[in-house]
Amino acid sequence: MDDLTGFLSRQKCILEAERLTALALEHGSSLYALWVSLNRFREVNTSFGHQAGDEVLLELANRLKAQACPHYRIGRIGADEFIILLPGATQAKAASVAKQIHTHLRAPLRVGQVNWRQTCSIGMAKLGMESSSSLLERADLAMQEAKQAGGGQTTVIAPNVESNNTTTKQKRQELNIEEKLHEAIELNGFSLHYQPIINVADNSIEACEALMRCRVHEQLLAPDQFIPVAEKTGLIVELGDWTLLTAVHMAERLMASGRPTKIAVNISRAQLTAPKFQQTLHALFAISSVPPALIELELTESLFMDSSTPVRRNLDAAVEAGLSLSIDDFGTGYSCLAYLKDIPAKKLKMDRLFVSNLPEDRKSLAIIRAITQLAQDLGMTVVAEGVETPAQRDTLISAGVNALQGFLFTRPLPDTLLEGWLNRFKAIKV
Ligand code: G
Ligand code: G
Ligand code: MN
Repeated sequence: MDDLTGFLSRQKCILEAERLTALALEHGSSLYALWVSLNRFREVNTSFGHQAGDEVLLELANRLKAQACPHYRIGRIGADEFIILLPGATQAKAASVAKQIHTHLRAPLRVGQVNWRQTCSIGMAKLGMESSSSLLERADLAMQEAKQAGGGQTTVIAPNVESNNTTTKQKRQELNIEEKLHEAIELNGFSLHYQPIINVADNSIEACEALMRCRVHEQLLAPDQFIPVAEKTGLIVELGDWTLLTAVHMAERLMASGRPTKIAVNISRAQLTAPKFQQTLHALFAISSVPPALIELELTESLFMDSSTPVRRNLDAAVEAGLSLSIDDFGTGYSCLAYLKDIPAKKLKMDRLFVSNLPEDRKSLAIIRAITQLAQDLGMTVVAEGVETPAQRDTLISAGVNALQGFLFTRPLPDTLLEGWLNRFKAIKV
């Protein structure tokens, strides 16, 4: 919408802030910025339509303008975000303008047949000599803090707080990783490594867990860095499809070489809530000779506890299609156990947190024993993750755990080394 007349454009806002900053520094005068962000404005658009949204926005913008003295500069920095620059204002004055804005925006508005009351979050920043980040950056940061604190309020940022605080730093880092993920997608920078899981009853290979690796321009990104960003940005759905396909190819290869082995694939929430999840699974096995029983999906506890229909329906559909499910990182999520009663998982992977201090840590051992007993009574098998020493292995075996995974056996292996390792393992087994 461009007809919000009398407002500076985003670009002009930035230039104007720079100009006023230079002036204030030159004259030793004060300069405040208010960053006003409308709360839940998207809902106005989605519930009432964009035309109504535009009308509401115009009305709110006019109310905003009415709160500003003639020598203040007011601009629209985003679709539903505004900037007010207050040269020469005292802190009390800037705070009172912010208060007025809250009050006036909140007055009822008629949208179609309903009354709407618009709340907003305001970030307030004062120009400070000691600050190297720009006034607008700091006002934005303060606004985000106001939003996080629940909205409908003003957060004032101290002059010496830099916008390179953790929130901003983290955001920048995430953007950087997001960019690298896009590059890696273009450059085929992803690969899967495989970590075997060993069944203790007969020393056979229970499964191999597929773990994603990402390399961009010779730089290796750690999964705990890029997976969360892929999840946040939704890229995980595309990457997850690729992982499933690649895992199926690996299972095909192992079958062809005469040692059918189950491949376990980690699945994120976004994949399970994507409408096309069932279609993806269907397509996967339609083109492959791999029986679905050779693919296992690893999901964290919170997904099993999610009773919302798409998640539950997709889990049931996966089981229906013949795949098996396991609970990943068990014990680190929620301590609620009720959900275990009726979930379609047949395997529980105990988080390495409980394993790392064995054998000395008697409390961890008590938890491991209890979990193992509980899972087995519920008809599940138990895998212990993160087994690094022979003493841990022996303790876990005597605690009744069914299978083991960890650096003691091997680190996750590139696909080129997996078959060789499996063959050697078979040889040792005798
Ligand atoms: O491999 P480690 O290599 O560092 O993996 C770290 C985390 O990343 C683990 O919690 C694992 O579940 C997750 N992870 C690894 N590969 C995948 C993947 O293909 N998909 C999803 N969703 N998570 C993965
Ligand atoms: O969350 P998930 O279980 O999917 O994560 C598997 C992660 O555990 C991978 O990052 C893998 O590299 C790591 N891992 C596997 N075995 C060990 C181990 O013995 N010790 C440690 N510290 N990490 C391990
Ligand atoms: Mn896992």
